[in-house]
Amino acid sequence: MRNLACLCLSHPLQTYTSWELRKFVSGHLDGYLGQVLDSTLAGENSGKLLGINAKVSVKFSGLAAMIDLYYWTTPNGHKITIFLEEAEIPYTIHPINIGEGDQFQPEFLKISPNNRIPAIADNEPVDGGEPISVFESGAILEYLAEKTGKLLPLEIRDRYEALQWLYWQMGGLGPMLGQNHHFSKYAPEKIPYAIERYVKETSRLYGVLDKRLADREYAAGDYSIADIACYPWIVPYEAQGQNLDDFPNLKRWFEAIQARPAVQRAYAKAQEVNSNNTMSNEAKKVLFGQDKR
Ligand SMILES: N[C@@H](CCC(=O)N[C@@H](CS)C(=O)NCC(=O)O)C(=O)O
Repeated sequence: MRNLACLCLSHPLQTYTSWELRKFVSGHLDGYLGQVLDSTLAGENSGKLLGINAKVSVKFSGLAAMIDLYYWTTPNGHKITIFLEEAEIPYTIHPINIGEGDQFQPEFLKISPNNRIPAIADNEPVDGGEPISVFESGAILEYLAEKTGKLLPLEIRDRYEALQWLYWQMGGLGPMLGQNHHFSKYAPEKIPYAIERYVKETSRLYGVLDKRLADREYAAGDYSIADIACYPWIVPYEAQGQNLDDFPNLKRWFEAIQARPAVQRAYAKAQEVNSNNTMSNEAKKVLFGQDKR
């Protein structure tokens, strides 16, 4: 994977994961040399380090940030960049181009056996042990919220208010709107029954969230991972056959989240990774009609 690096000391060249490199830095070098090594690792170069007779050569990107994010520019992917930007956690994006089949790479399947993005590896878990990997965007949001103490209330009643709306998104809003996208935009034949079913179900779900937002600013108490999970699925509302004017509370909530600097940074990152919003016929072949493997 991209975060592999080669570290050459007095013994033969060996391949290390970025996690092993990080352990090496903290275990063998003092802070100053750690910094030298850190900056030496910033590019595709090699150098002699002061104090120890070591030569370091780096392939790809060098040391891992705290979080490795396996990501593509889709609503489920945006959820995680939004969280990471909100919480200001250092992270590295590893693009998994799902239209080109990257999700079937054996290394990716080891951490995401359902061949879906997003997935993360936390290189600095709170127990100080080996990295922890997590797949499923709801589980990732919960994991990151718990790790950082941010965007999920601690108090039990408030916490489960937020978790209910997070899992409402995971079980309802995401899958149903995903089917809406499929039948309205991507299916090779336009099947009126399927399109109508999912456009109506989308309207119903928008209505549920709109009602919920009638007497509160966010889905559950303060802005939380419940809102972060829902927002990217509302972004393509026009393609889903919806008009936000029909859902005034939802519209107010949507505009408030859209204006958040962290949300804007997350979507700017998406543009850097992939500015092409169309789906090629090759990508459709990869994504649709997957069978058992
Ligand atoms: N329930 C999963 C759904 C993830 C999902 O459907 N990811 C899509 C992109 S939004 C994907 O990776 N598709 C690749 C494929 O279908 O092979 C989650 O929320 O993480």
